[in-house]
Amino acid sequence: FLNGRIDLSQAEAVMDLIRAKTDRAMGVAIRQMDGNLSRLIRNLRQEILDALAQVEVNIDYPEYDDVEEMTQRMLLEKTELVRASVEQLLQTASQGKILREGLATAIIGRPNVGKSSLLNQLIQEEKAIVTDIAGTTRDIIEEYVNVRGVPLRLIDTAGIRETEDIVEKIGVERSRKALADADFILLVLNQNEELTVEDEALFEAAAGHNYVVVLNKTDLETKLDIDRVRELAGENPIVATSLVNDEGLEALEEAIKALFFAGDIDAGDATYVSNVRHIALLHQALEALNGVTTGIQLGMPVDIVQIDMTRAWDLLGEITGDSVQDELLDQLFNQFCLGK
Ligand SMILES: Nc1nc2c(ncn2[C@@H]2O[C@H](COP(=O)(O)OP(=O)(O)OP(=O)(O)O)[C@@H](O)[C@H]2O)c(=O)[nH]1
Ligand SMILES: [Mg+2]
Repeated sequence: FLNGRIDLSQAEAVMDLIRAKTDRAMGVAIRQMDGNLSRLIRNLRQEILDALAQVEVNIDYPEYDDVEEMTQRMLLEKTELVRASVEQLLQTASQGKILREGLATAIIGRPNVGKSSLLNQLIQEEKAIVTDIAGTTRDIIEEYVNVRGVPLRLIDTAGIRETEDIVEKIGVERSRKALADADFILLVLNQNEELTVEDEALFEAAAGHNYVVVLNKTDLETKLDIDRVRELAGENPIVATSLVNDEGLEALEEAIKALFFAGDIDAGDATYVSNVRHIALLHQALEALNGVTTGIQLGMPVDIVQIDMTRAWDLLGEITGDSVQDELLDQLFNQFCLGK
């Protein structure tokens, strides 16, 4: 990067490649390393630069009487063009981010239903403590797992219930937050117990998210009203498991895969934006471009509008590292040295 052989987004892609958790994430990183994103950004910056240059020419050598109007129309057109591309890129962001960081998957449920057992089974490791004491998990436990090509960032949470225990209370708060931030939810129920109001509340909390219902403890007698669960779950898949006996995991993995690869999140040839830094810059650039459009519509002088246009150019340049502060570079490259 320092010798100008690759740009910043390509250097960042090297980091992504090292950290890639699935083949698809690797594909996205490799394409970015090849310079897919760089080329796109460079073209957009060129468009902006052309527009800015044209503005100067029009102002310095007005060929027509209506130069002001001409300039504004040209600026509007260019801005629209660039904005459409930026928006398109941003549309890939949520998927790109998932491919890179994994779906934030919250395992939620009442105490003792088997949430930590589920985490352990999925990662094939005794990572979370499992006991028959309700309220065992008090803090968030995170672990990556690749479920049939779907990258999940599993988040085991404290069982949600009303509690007076101060540590557990904090845990429950964190669970609620994890739930709110989740891309995907595994809602665990103990089918050996009747459905409680807390269980019903979980369905409400999960509404609006993608989720799979896990009916655990099928080795024990069924006391749960399955029809009611079906009603609550609606379109969301329901899978029965006996986690102590290693049963039902295949079906669960299949359900997860079907949910996310139904249309297939194929990395294909598309350019994905997956890096939060890039996503933030694109959002800011979009704002600046919107500023150009509104400025023109409000009849602001061209030199004011130019400021927003130049800002968009700068912001896009930060993605490729063309316009970037040294401190930021230090910070980014330090990430290469952070152990694994
Ligand atoms: N019979 C039976 N017991 C199970 C099953 N899955 C988990 N358990 C038991 O249920 C108890 C609670 O399991 P955990 O995985 O700790 O439950 P949890 O939901 O994480 O509980 P908290 O962390 O307290 O919220 C343990 O004793 C497990 O061995 C199952 O499929 N069948
Ligand atoms: Mg637990």
